[in-house]
Amino acid sequence: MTSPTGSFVVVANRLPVDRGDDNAWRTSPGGLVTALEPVLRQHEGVWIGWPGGHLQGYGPFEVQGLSVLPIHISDEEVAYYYDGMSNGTLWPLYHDLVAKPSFRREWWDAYVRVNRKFASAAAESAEQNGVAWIQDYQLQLVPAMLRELRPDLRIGFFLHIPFPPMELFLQLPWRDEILKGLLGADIVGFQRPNGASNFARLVRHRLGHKTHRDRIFVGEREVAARSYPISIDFKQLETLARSVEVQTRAKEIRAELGNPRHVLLGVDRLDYTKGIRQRLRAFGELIVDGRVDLEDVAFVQVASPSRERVGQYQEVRDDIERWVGRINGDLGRIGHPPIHYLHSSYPREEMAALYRAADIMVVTPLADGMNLVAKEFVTCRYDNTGALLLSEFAGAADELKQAFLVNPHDINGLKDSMWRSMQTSPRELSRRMRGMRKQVRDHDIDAWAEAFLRDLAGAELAVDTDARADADANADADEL
Ligand code: GDG
Repeated sequence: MTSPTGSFVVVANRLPVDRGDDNAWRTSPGGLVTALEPVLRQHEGVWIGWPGGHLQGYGPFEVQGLSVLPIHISDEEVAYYYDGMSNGTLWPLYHDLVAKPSFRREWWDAYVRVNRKFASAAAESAEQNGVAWIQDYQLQLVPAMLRELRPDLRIGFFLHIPFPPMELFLQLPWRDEILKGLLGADIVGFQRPNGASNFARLVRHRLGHKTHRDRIFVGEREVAARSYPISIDFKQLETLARSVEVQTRAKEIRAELGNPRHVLLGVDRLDYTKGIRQRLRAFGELIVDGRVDLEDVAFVQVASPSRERVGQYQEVRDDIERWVGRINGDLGRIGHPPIHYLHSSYPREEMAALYRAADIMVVTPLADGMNLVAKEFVTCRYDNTGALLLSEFAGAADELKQAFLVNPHDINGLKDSMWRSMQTSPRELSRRMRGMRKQVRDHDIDAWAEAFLRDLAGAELAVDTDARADADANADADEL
């Protein structure tokens, strides 16, 4: 197949497909893919991305009506651009330094090189006056590189993870290059409003651009920095959750756990940002303190394997598995461990059954752009049952206000909230769940994509002179 072209091009680190043992292509798990696949199908676009190390050598292809253009990255580039700069530098830096970032010049050089590959491929794939939508922290230089090659395009960028406050971002040796890279877009989208304001403050301070509310004036161009909280395909997931197969499997899961009064559930990529240790510790202590009876509870923790070549991820796995072993060893009985720990990936049907089987969903990240798991749980609770414990530091906390909001660093607070969620009446839980379900139903993935793409289509490229005058007037008042 020759290189595909389209008027809508998505550029993301990973392709939305993977090849199973049976050699059939299928959609791969992960927040970004879950989010964008339906949007792309609807727009008949081209998806440009890295197929993953084990799938090198494929040319462009189509899978179920999806045009896919694989970008090839050498083993050294994977180690430097992906494991290194993306996941050893930017990921911890952007997540409030939950782990220590490393700053390595050879990682940065590879990041620049690989971003250029993606930008060139996008420049060749996009039709005249088309739209390119670039995704996430691995590709922050692509907007400016692409603009230089193809000034005719509308370019959008969306950051799926938090954008840090100035004090943290300034540590980055390549801070100005990243800011300039992002400013190549017409719209820079963030999960939360504070991401957008952190960015605007930085471009004022570091690059001296004038800003006015969500608008940034870059020479003759205008760039918007706004929040677009991402969501999920509510209808599709709810339909799956209602299916007979999922309901039967949910009952089976509860029975396999011994039909305890309270099933608690955690679902995460195994990542140090997700606060898995904190939640398991709080749960264990509730049993030790005698506030909760082992017979009454079971905690299921799905930790899907992630970034296993990165040292900090090997450490977090060891740490969590030590905690699971300690808690189960100290508190468990034969056939009745308090924690059921699953280090695997499961099909969507099994995830939906788990969401249906649980009474209390425990989502306790220390920092998280959005957290789709919280929205998925709510979506599956079509009978308005169940409780959601949600970290204040997840983007989802802005929207799911009826959750039991927690500070994951506060173990006593976590214990109290877990306990309280077990004591809350079904009526009160139902009231809370109704509110949260309405929020996700009314703000689903289509609404997210439509809002971003509508703004991008209407993005004014010429400078609005009134706004610039206001920005000039405000500039003196801007503190650093
Ligand atoms: C990033 C940001 C933001 C997990 N295990 C399995 C599985 N999953 C699915 C979940 C969910 C997705 O992966 C995880 O999404 P999250 O949003 O929770 O977290 P990240 O992966 O860190 O995603 C995040 C997101 O991007 C989107 O913008 O919300 O803040 O960090 O959909 O269900 N799916 C299957 N099997 C598993 O074992 N099928």
